[in-house]
Amino acid sequence: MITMDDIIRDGHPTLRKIAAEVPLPATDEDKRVLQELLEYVKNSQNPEIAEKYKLRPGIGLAAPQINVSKRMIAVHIQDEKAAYSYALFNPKIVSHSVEKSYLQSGEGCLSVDDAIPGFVPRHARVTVKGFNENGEEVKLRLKGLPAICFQHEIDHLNGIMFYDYIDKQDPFKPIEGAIVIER
Ligand code: K2U
Ligand code: NI
Repeated sequence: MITMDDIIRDGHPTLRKIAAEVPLPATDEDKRVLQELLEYVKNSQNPEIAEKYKLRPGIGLAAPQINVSKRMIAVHIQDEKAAYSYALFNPKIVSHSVEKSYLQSGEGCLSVDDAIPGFVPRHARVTVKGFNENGEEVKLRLKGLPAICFQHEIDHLNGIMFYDYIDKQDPFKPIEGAIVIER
């Protein structure tokens, strides 16, 4: 299982690389890694397991964060209305709203130990296409926290960190016309 010892931290060069497309059909090894990413996110949200293995809670994880520079992400979010549990190869944002949104509390990252305060402007709504472990195409229309999470994870595949978007002069400058999301 993945623990915090497997998660590389800010400054590691892999976090700034463009990750490679995963050849499909996926090898057993790539399928194993994909499932391990999802297992970490689920484990990190289980109080007993998270405590036992000292896992930092997360709602997403990307393969580059475990030093695997391949285009794979996992997301597991339960909100009041729905549960989003996806492990995808080669995810891609195929369309997005003009409207922006951001988390009122700012963002964090399992690969960034220190808090970096500030608003992170994101697309309010995104359509994501990817492939599940069986090689089937998945198309997701997302808004709210799931939309933000998928953008955060897909950024990891392109060497982008959440703090790259924070205004250095005024980190909490209101983002014009954006939807504010409470977490
Ligand atoms: O990729 C990661 O480092 C996992 C992040 C993803 C994320 C950060 C900010 C906003 C959305 C997704 C971790 O989930 S950070 C912990 C967290 C937990 C619940 C809600 C937001 C962030
Ligand atoms: Ni992150």
